[in-house]
Amino acid sequence: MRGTVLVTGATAGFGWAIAKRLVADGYRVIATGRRIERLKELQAELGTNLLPIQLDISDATAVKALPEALLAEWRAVDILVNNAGLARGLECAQDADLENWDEMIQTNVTGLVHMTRTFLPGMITRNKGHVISIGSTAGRYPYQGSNVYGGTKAFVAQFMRNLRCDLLGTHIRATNIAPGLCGGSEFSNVRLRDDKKAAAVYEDTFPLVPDDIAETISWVVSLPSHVNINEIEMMPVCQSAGGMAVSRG
Ligand code: NDP
Ligand code: 8X3
Repeated sequence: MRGTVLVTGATAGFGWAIAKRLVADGYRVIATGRRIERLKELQAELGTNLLPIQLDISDATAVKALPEALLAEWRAVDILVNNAGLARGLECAQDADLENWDEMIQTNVTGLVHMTRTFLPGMITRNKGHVISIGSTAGRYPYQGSNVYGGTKAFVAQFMRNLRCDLLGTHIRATNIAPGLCGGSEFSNVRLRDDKKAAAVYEDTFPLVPDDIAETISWVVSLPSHVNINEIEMMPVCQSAGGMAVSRG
């Protein structure tokens, strides 16, 4: 057994693929998310090296209580994968729904920092650990309608850089993985709340797939323990940045 991993948002998309890949790589995985029946399906497929735990990362009390709630043999989390996250809406800021903004901040920022703060002290005590967060190209490249979603992912990128400073002198690693367009997950269904529009996002493209993200994480964690990958930005070949926009007249 190579170590214990906790993945947030393992009920679908990236988290599902990451959990499967890391179990195949020889880790034990605590798979978390709100839809417990999905996590049980994953356990039925992967066996006892996967532990399903229902967790809403926006529930601060539940997050704080999680280490104590785990059986002692699962408590020493070596790798925390902060994957759970979401976008809601694509409206311009002036038309956006404040509830959507709050939900993104509560999940992508508050939930992520609470998870990190909860599991870091154990890593510090053992002087061993790795925090991996899933950022996004939206944290670097602006686009219309990205407003708060992109803002949360920019927060993730800078939070992870700052973690490296705080963890200097320890053996704990911190990595931000920032993917671009990725299909095969529920991301656009959740964002647009419309399955037809969600499917259209990937029409005639060859996007990344969740296994590409899982493969990248599998590599990042396999590196010798003195190597820290600070950040990886990845896009499908069919995607690039769009350049500046100009309004005329
Ligand atoms: P999915 O919608 O397929 O998966 C999101 C996961 O997050 C689900 O397992 C969901 O589980 C979980 N989640 C959402 N809110 C909460 C919450 N409050 N508490 C616990 N779990 C939660 O999307 P992806 O797999 O595509 O996205 C994974 C991450 O990757 C996100 O952070 C996303 O922003 C990021 N990303 C996605 C890209 C893409 O193009 N797909 C590109 C770049 C980054 P449940 O609902 O069961 O709780
Ligand atoms: C998801 C990628 O381009 O839809 O983070 O914002 S994008």
